[in-house]
Amino acid sequence: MSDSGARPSLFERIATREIPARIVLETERVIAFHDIAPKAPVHVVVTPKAGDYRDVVELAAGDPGLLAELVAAAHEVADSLADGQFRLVFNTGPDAGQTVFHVHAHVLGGGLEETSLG
Ligand code: DGP
Repeated sequence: MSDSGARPSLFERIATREIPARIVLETERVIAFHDIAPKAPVHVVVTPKAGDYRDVVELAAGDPGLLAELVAAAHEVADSLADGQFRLVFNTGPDAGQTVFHVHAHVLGGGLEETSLG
C-alpha cells in the first residue's frame, strides 16, 4: 500500500491475495497476472506490488530501477508464455484507455496482428 493513507488500489489487493488472480510471476517488488479481459492470446499485467505511482511517467521519474524491474519481469513472462516475443503497453491517462491508476504494463503476445497497434 502507498503511505498516503489512500485505500489500496485494485492491483495492491491482488498483490496481497485479497482479490484472486492467475499470478504468473512474483518478485520482491513486482507481480504479474493474467488480465481479466484478454486482448491477445497472451495478455499479462505486470505491476509493482505497491501503488506508489499512477503511471509510467511518474514511475520513470520516481524510481527508474523499478521501471527496469517491470521490463525484466515482462521479458520473463514473455519468455515462458510467448516465445520471448511481446508488445509492452503502458496506457497513460484516461483518454489513452487507462482505467486503473496504479502503474502497470500490458504484456501482449502469442500472435498479434502485424499492422495493428492493438
Ligand atoms: P488499463 O485499462 O491500462 O488501466 O488496464 C487495466 C487492466 O486491468 C484491464 O486490461 C483489465 C484488468 N483488470 C481489471 N480488473 C481486474 C481484475 O480484477 N483482475 C484482473 N486479473 N485483471 C483486471
